[in-house]
Amino acid sequence: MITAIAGGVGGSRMLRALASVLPAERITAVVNTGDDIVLHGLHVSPDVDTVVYTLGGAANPGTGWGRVGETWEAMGELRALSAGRLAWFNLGDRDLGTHLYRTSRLAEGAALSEVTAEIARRWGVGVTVLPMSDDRVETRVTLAGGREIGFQEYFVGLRHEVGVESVRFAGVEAARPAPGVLDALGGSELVVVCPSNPVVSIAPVLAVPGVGDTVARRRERVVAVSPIVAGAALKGPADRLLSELGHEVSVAGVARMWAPWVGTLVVDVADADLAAEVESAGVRCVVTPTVMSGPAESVALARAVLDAGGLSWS
Ligand code: FO1
Repeated sequence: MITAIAGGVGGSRMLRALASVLPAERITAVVNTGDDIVLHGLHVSPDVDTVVYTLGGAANPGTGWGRVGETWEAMGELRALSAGRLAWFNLGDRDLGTHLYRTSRLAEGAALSEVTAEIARRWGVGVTVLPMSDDRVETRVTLAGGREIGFQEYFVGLRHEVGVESVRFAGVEAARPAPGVLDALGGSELVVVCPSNPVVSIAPVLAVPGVGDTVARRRERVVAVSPIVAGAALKGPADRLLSELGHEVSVAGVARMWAPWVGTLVVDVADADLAAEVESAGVRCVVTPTVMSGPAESVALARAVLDAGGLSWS
């Protein structure tokens, strides 16, 4: 069994690649829920949905999030009624069905992990998809200047075009890992850290009490794929966030930040010259193409990750 720690789009693509070379039943995904937002009374779990839709073949290939073949009638109506004010976060008509279902089931008393399993079953997803916690953890961003806002307000509302002073995970101290999370991380042959945003996708998962310690204990069995390639993030604000929070934006910076709990870092060929610096942080470095530009590249990366962990694949 392998367990992958994942955020949204990057995490989903890595998981899809892993599931193409290993039986899906051998894979568990522990997914960030710090991005979750309650909007119009609906509980939206963007990273969980991105993982499930991607593995279920239902994700919008253009955006990476939301549903393929989506329509936007409800949003259009909401935009017209509110003169745009309430339509800043795009919820497609098909996607709305998922949020209605999740919200109703949570109101009936089901746990987020149960509802996630139900939604994954609807899409025939063989990978076990676990939210990091059933308890509410909210990523909050303090902007330069001191105003604190929710993650989606920063990411979607302000298009992450603003300076950030700090990030916190509200509620995480009291959160418990969702059922199965610690067993999966503690008992897997390999823990894979997907190339997701270190600050707002991977860090919240590690911050759930018990998760960071469990992963650190498995350090020699932890293989991470660097989300930074040639000094930049492939997508999203990871590079800016790292820099604003005082980290070096390079694979060496990632290695130093993750050294306490990552044994091996997979870096792109563009960063081959930094391999020695990664190793001097005490992290084994594997150099291979990491950009998942298409199915062949994604499969090759998944195989390289499993090779790095000493696992055989088909
Ligand atoms: N990302 C956007 O950039 N704009 C959106 O309007 C938006 C809506 C949205 C709705 C459902 C969903 O599951 C994801 C959505 N995302 C949107 C993506 C999401 O904000 C981010 O990708 C993640 O939270 C970061 O991992």
